[in-house]
Amino acid sequence: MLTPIEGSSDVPFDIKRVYYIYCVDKNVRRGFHSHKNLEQVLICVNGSVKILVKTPFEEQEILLDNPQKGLYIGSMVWREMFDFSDDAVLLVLASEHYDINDYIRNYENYEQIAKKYFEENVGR
Ligand code: T46
Repeated sequence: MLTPIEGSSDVPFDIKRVYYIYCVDKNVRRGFHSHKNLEQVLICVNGSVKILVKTPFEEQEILLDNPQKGLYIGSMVWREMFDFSDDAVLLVLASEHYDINDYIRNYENYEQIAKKYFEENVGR
């Protein structure tokens, strides 16, 4: 099997960075942050992992267990990754280079900024 992914057509941005997460213990939960600008597509190319995506208004838990399925996460969405299977490899396509200043890691801080962001951008 071969699954190609092209920037700006299969994913809604130019791909500037690719990284992958693997060898994560089953009881480890990662993420716990949002990004101010970054957009990403997460693909579990082997095994399975669950992703919690959350805003101040709603949250959803998504099982990634199919290498042909990608999860788009836009800016200002809180994410946590958990329940990694032993063989899980989570591939991430990112719209920007790594920027430590793009992260919001404190949830209270995130909630405050995100409420304003979504009210202004989605009219909620
Ligand atoms: C995200 C989820 C899905 C780098 O040096 N370059 C990079 O491109 C990345 C992504 C990370 N790092 C360093 C920074 C930390 O010292 O790798 C270390 C682990 O990063 P972090 O704790 O942010 O990893 P996760 O798994 O919590 O989150 C990552 C991404 O950071 C994040 O953007 O959405 O995967």
